[in-house]
Amino acid sequence: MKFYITTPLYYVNDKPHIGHSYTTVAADALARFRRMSGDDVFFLTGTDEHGQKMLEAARNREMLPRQLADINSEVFKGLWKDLGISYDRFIRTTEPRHEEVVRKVFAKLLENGDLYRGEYRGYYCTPCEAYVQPGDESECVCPDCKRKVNEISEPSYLLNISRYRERLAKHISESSFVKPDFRKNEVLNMLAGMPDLCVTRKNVDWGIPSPTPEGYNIYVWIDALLNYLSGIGYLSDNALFEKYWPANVQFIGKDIIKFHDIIWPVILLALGLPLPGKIFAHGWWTVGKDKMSKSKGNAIDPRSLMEEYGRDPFRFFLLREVPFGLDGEYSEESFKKRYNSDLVNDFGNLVNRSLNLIETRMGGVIPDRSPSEELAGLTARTFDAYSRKMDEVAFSEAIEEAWKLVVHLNKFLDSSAPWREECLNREQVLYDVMYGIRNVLLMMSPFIPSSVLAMWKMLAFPASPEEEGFDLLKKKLDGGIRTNRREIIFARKK
Ligand code: ME8
Repeated sequence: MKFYITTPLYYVNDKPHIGHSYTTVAADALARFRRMSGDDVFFLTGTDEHGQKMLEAARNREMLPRQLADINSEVFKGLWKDLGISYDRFIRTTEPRHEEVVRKVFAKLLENGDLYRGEYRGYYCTPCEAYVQPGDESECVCPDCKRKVNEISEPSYLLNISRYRERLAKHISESSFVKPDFRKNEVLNMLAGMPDLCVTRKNVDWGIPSPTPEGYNIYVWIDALLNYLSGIGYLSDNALFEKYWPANVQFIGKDIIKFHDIIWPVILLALGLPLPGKIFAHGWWTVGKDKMSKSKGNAIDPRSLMEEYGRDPFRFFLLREVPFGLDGEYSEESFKKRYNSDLVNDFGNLVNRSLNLIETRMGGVIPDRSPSEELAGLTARTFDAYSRKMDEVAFSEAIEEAWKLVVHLNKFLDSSAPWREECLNREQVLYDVMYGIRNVLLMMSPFIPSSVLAMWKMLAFPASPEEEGFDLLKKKLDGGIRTNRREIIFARKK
């Protein structure tokens, strides 16, 4: 099966923080899981480079917006490389081929009467790049981010949301388009009160010109959303587009639900395209009670954590610590605790002591047996539960399922004590443990791919978890292999 997955396109007015890494790591874990399940995956990410916020950020740095975009899109790319993100395409909204699609779509919507000429009088929140109506006019702050809004009054083109309101409401009610489920009512209420949307900016000089005579630029959100189409060849590479559209899952943070659950499907309905399977909105990382964000000055740099702990512990923490969909409070203590208890004590220790036993008791060769019925059964049940959780995008629960096997194997080692002379079935015990470890490694590979690969090589299992995929779970481990030098993959942190 094909599987098309996307992240939001991040603004390049500043550098990435933990929040941006979160969405991208989540999408990467799911993409890797689907590939190991045998799917043909297309994973799209990239950067959102136009708009007023970018223009102002560039001005503040005495740069041209394009220069700032060039610099920061490279920063995002570099971080994704260091985090092991396996995207298939990184799209920048300043690419001419994207710009062309945006202009063509705008023209088509205009032609079909989905856009009409009008005027906007109201407020605009530049940090959110959003038209907003502050509740309390005397305050003049954005109802979402609580920052100061600007009053604007300008002629504009508007997207006729009213035209699709009922169809979309029906679809949202009857499908799993809005995820998690607990967001459905909130989105339906939002849709019911959503006015038609301005899709041009008159005085923002950094954007894609609209194909109309007035010289407006296209509103940055319309430009950005269309990346999900242009990134897989809409209006340019039909075969690619037909193969992957519609997206199976689109990951977003809960801050951009309105754009993805309402405006985006309205555009798609207007274009006559099928809607994505799921838009999954995850929660926020907070510091104390505040959303982590650059402009609040409370952002944690992923680099510092990666330098201290390594890339995989960072990936693991993000997806294990907080149920996907809910908010989570970040603290270095919780990071360290999670690292020491799960990765060092449970998982790393299991691999380390088992390999040590193979070295000292088996002359470094994994015995060749067949897995005990009990363990083979437990593996099959664990994988079943794990994949169900992965299908539900419940990452932390999927890891918990795999962990049941880790915990079982540690207990099994303790109770059968193959280091004792009296242990009569040492070969079977150690074979079983190795078989169990192989299966845990397969399930953990989407989350911590490089550590798993290092362990896989150390144990001299053939090929790699990603080459083998989950089909390997159905097969026995062929023993008789000589293991490699033991190394500590997760060292305890004080
Ligand atoms: O909104 N916790 O870009 P953006 C969790 N360009 N996730 C967070 C987060 C936090 N504290 N902070 C940011 C935009 N994120 C638009 C998107 S898409 C066509 C255009 C993540 O740079 C989360 O995924 O502000 C959120 O939705 C995204 O970064 C916003 O990134």
